[in-house]
Amino acid sequence: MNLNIFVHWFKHVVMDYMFITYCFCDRYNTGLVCPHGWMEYDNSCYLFSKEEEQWTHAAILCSALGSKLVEIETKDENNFLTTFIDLYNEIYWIGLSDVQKEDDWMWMDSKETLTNLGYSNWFNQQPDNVNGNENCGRIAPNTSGAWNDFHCTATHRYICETPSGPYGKLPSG
Ligand SMILES: [Ca+2]
Ligand SMILES: [Ca+2]
Repeated sequence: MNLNIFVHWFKHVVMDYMFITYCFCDRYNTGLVCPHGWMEYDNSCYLFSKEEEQWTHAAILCSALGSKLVEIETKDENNFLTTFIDLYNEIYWIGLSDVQKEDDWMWMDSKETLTNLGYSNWFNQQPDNVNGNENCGRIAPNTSGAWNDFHCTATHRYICETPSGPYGKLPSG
């Protein structure tokens, strides 16, 4: 093998190796951690709905996908979601409600109260329970991801959340 042929062969070996490594990493990052169409962040997968539903229907639909209406435990998680809420420029339901007991706000799937968690991000003057009839939480775009209580029968887009894993088991979003 003369030198030119060797260099040519060696380049191919390196390029094949890089291609295989790239494909593997890409697949690992996007294919296996979250199902197609779901976004991965800090051990959770998120689905931003395209359709609008009442809060209760949104919770049922997330549940049917093996997930829950999103529960926001940290400022970092809220910031991550806010980026997309602002980008899509739509209002989204979140899994927060005080329907069980007035002004006792909790994440309804886990039953974790805001008081216990110690994190909340209400908009100024919220929750204000207008007409005594605002028991569900939502986030509007361009409000720094601030939460508002609103009447649960309004129809909005919604965000589902499920733990991420090495193998996606959910149907495509
Ligand atoms: Ca969460
Ligand atoms: Ca309100």
